[in-house]
Amino acid sequence: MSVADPLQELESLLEKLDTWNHQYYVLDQPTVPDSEYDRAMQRLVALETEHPQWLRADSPSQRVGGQPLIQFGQVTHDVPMLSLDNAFNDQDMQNFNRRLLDRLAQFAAPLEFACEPKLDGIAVSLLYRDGVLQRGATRGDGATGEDITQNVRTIRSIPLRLRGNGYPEVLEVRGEIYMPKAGFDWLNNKARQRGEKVFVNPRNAAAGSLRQLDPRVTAERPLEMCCYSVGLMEGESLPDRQAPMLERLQSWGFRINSESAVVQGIDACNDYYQSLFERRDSLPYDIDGIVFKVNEFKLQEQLGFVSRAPRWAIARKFPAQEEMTRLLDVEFQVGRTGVITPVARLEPVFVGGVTVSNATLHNRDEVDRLDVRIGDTVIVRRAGDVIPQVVSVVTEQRLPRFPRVTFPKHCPICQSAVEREEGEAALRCMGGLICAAQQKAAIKHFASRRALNVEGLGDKLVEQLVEEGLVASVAELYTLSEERLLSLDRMGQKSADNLLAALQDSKQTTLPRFIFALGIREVGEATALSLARHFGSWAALATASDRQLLEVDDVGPIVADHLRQFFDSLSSLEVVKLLCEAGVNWPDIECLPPQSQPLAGQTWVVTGKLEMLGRDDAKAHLQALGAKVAGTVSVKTTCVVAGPGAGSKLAKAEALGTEVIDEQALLALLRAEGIKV
Ligand code: 5U1
Repeated sequence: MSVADPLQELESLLEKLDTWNHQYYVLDQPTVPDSEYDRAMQRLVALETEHPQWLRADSPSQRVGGQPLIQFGQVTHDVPMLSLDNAFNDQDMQNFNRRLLDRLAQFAAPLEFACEPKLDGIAVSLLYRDGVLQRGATRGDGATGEDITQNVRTIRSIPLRLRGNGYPEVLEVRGEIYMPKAGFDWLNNKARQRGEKVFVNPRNAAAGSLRQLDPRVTAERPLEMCCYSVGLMEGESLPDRQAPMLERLQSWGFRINSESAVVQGIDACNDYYQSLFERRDSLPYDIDGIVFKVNEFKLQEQLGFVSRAPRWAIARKFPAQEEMTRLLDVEFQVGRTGVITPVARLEPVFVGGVTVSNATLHNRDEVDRLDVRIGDTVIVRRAGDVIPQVVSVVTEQRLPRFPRVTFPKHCPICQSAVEREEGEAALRCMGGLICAAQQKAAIKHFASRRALNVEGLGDKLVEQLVEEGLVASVAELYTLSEERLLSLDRMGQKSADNLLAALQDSKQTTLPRFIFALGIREVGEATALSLARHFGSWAALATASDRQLLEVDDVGPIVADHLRQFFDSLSSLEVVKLLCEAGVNWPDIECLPPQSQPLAGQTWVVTGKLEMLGRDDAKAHLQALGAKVAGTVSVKTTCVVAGPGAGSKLAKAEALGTEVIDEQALLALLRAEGIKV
């Protein structure tokens, strides 16, 4: 577009960027590629630099953060910011309903409730005058908060100027600033790479980001805001109920929660709670409960408040995902590749819906970061299927006699030396396959469903086979006889026959499965498939030069180095030889150059729960077929695989008209491409 009048061009850019921002950050519906957005923004900045007199405070270029403050100012909330009473079970909800009905004596019918996820973030207030953002403040104690205007201006889902029309002259909007889970992971990964302190959870990360005196730091943090109520208001009226009021806020440019719903009666509130509780882990942000509000404002007014909480609302809390307990001891587990993982033995504690008595401490760096001592009171987090973790230590409760964690100099299983390789966080047992722990882990991996899939060879049996000295390497599995198996405790004739038949069946495999089953460091399923497709045969792979290895899509210098070590190791090659002699075989496969991989050049997104495959496997298979797998849906997305519980990514895909398939369709596609699933 060529525009003769630069002022006209600037206004048109402001309008365009504001609309695109709103579509992207508020509605989750991007309409233009990032490159086009970036070009428009660069042009706007150029025009504003050339004509500083046209620079507006609400220009999208002004979100990068102003000058650092010495301290935050104080803000008095003209309308106090309330807190909520809590409910923890169905009975508390029934009591809440009873209290409401008693006060609203004329009511016989079920009450109408607005149900909203309770975001685990920081409550804030935003004040607009004539549609322009004037001030952002924290809740503080409800009466007085801190002025965080500079920081909230950097958050892209907060409009600097209201959209549309009909908004009140003075409008105070309240809601929660939070950090989505993906943003939290990104921020912590970045901090880890730089050797900086990581945040314990998304809430702390959001709070820490808002508390920055330098708004340029806040501007770098992936924060979002979701609105749920109006405080001060002058000049216009709002709809008469909560749900349409939220829609009105959305029309003025605010983000509202897409999971909100209106239901009739308290039983329906409990159903809503249950359904969101089950989907909690698949939501892209942390929630710690559900807020139920009497929907009609007239009834809210009638019900009024007690002390600092409204009678017309309640927060039903989810079971906590973090709890305090005591660290009883630290033990060390040895994994398949010899990595030694410190594991916290804990006083059992109920957290995230289960009793937890062990939690990972990851590695030495993590133990140092936590500075944890045996006997310490620690905070344990268990969210969804994630392994429980020790996230922090309550140092105030530490006694001087609590000892530090000492790392072993020798492997706790085989007594071999323990080393820390350069650039690695992990300690490693150097015993290799003489270490019983590594033997067990290697055999479990070899026999697992996605490797050689030896049915009936579960973890317990592998441990028994190794401990009884019947098997020490994967090749020895094929030397097992009926007689030796029957010598094992609790092994009956039928189980022994079944296991021998399963071992026989497992010999007929595929090249990718065989490569994966060997457990070469950093060679996961996707890399194994890429290697197999690239080289086509074991012989070609085993004799490949470093340069040839690096030509494979998934292979960088580290993976190439591990492959080289494997092929240079006589004992590894001996295991392969013995496996082949035992009859393990596979057909060679056709080599495919990367550009002719079936999904080459495509970008896929996997979201929601995949019952059969799991999301990680689905991603690995898609990558093996040449697809790029992204974390967010954009105009570049080719296809979205959506399982139950898919939320905003599915909504975004539907809004963009992106192809969406379910798990069954993905399984059919993978099978058609020759992948055994
Ligand atoms: N979704 C939602 N969260 N939340 C928190 N609504 C909501 N309402 C709140 C709070 C503290 O307070 C009301 C009293 C406005």
